[in-house]
Amino acid sequence: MTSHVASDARTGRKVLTDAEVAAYERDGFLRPEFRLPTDTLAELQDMVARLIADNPEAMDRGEPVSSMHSPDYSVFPLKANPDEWLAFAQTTQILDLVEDLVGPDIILWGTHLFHKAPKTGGRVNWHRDAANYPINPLATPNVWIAVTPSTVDNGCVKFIPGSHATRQKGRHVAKDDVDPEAMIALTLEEEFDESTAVAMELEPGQLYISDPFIIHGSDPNTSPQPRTGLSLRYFPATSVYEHDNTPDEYSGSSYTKFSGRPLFLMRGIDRSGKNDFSIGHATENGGVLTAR
Ligand SMILES: O=C(O)CCC(=O)C(=O)O
Repeated sequence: MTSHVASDARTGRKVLTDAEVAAYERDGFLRPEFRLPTDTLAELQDMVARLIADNPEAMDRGEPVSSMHSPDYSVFPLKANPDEWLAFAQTTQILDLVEDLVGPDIILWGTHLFHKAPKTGGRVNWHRDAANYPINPLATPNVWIAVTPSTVDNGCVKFIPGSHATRQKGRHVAKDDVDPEAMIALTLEEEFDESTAVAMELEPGQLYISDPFIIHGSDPNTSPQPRTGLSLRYFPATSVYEHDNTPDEYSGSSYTKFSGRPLFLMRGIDRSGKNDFSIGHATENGGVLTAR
């Protein structure tokens, strides 16, 4: 039997304080004190600059760019070096931070670059990420790292605090007709009080973590500056990514494709014993990385 083990030790390191973990659980999102070290940020900015330069057509689509760590699985053709994106997603302090929230067994299942070009970068309609994620039980903190400044003027992300608490996925509909320029057209059909929204302004190297059930979105970029952030999507290996349970509604969309998606065990053990690290990989254990 194949053992899915990247490493077998809880590191015991902590990046988040107990108060930050409590705030994340209460609000459904968190901007921690932690920020990327200067050299790590410079490395990320260089990777992003090359990705943007190498993929003018993908960037022109005005959508999030997906799966830089696994470009063969991207929803549209993408020139990217998967090794450097995977290595970045395995940055020790980022995994330590995720470990503080979900424990030491960590799988990467998605990466997205949300690049809003100056003046033209579109809106991300209100949504809950959880909508149709095939992860069971559903837990998947999203780590969104600011590559450029992220401000109200250039369309930073906004959250409805506490809206994750219902653990409802919500009903989402495509609203292309309403806002053809939207970066994500799917919109949550649900009543909530937009006046309670909190704007997540970030300096480069700062990050937020968000719960999959939190209601969030962002406005168009009306500024002359770009607004770019990298989303790293992890889930605890106590949960299972159900490749055969991917909803038609989403799996065909250009933004997100769920079936056939390769998983990468970044740290720890596949506690569930049910995650498949061969799908999307050349070998049976292809998605099991050496631990960091
Ligand atoms: O970058 C944005 O504006 C939206 C980000 C988002 O919706 C996400 O990371 O799930």
